[in-house]
Amino acid sequence: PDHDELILRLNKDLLRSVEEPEAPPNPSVHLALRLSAHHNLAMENQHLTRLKTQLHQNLQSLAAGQAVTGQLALYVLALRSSCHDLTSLTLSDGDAPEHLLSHLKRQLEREKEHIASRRPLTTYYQYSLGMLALCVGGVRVSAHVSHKLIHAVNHGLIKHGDSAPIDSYAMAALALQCLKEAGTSVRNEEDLEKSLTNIKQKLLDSQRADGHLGNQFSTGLVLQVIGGGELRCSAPMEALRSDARRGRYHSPMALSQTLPALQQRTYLHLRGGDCRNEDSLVLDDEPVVEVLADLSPVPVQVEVLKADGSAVEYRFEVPSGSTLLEVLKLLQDHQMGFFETENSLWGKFL
Ligand code: B12
Repeated sequence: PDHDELILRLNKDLLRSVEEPEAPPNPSVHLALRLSAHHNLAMENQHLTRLKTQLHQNLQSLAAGQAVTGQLALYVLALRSSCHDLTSLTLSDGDAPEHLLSHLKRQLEREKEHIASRRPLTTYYQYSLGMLALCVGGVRVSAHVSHKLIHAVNHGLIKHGDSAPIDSYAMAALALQCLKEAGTSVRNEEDLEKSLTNIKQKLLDSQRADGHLGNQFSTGLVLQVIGGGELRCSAPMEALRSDARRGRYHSPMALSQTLPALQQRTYLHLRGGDCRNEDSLVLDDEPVVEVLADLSPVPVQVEVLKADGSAVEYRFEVPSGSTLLEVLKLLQDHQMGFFETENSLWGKFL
């Protein structure tokens, strides 16, 4: 009964996340805001402007030939979701300026060549995102490129560490479904059908007793693929609502991958390119809640096993409520450099 109310609250939470002064603009968040039924057009436009500025600043690393297929694809999807003219954006790496979509297309060719020597430059998740972005952007994906993904699906070559690659399968299915709907020619129609059937079965088999498909972070993406008539009352949808009520999607990235499914929307809707939106979402002032921090110290004991097999033990105290990253940083400051982090849309990556 509280479905619509819950969606409105989550939509506002996502919108609030773009107001965070230190948070860089996030194309996945933009995409989710645009796919939603409720809009605050002024805030969405501001975010779009910030995204374009950031894209401009990132151009150098993009042009420097780094493999950033996934990020580039998310930008394309985000711009498309705002009906931005994609042909108006160009990249220049010293030669003649190149359209964003042509650059992405070339990037996918490089990924494809790398697959010939075992795997993509980045991952099959990013490869699929790239194909999806070209497809919704109205650019034909070459049959050689799609064949590599279809082959990887049909031969079980997609992996995510030791866990099941459910998110990657979902992204692959969205890309392949887009090609199918767009009537893009592929090397073998039967293999395309087979890969879609294979993935859908794997995604259905990933359902857990608690209703999640894979885990709480992949369920939203999977629902974009296997959605159907009775979706709103399905067990996976109820699992998402229950996670959302418990505040499990406090990360904007997690929320951005969940909100579209809760509204029965998919990235494939971007192919339609409808940008007539009602301006209806108003953020109320958040009540100021004063949290009294509990700074009581917590004892921590860390054992570091070195490559040569020797072990060093450290004992120190951290304030209550510290995150693992804060603990590791503290150790790093005082003792040594034994870990590094990398920024990503999900936050700092160890
Ligand atoms: C590919 C991938 C990986 C790759 C990343 C390296 C690579 N070669 O690309 C590998 C296999 C190493 C990986 C590892 C892990 N991953 Co992972 N990963 C993904 C996946 C499928 C795609 C990410 C991506 O490419 N996005 C597209 C690009 C454009 O966005 P991006 O932000 O620039 O991508 C980077 C980050 O996503 C980062 N990353 C990947 N995993 C994680 C996890 C966390 C917690 C963080 C902060 C960052 C991060 O790596 C990407 C490449 O640089 C997502 C699925 C999803 N739904 O998003 C899961 C996902 C992000 N991973 C997840 C998890 C849980 C992990 C692990 C903790 C698993 C584990 N128990 O070991 C580890 C993290 C280990 C660490 N060092 O901190 C969860 C995060 C949920 C959460 N908030 O807790 C997701 C959502 C999968 C899921 N459904 O559970 N992952």
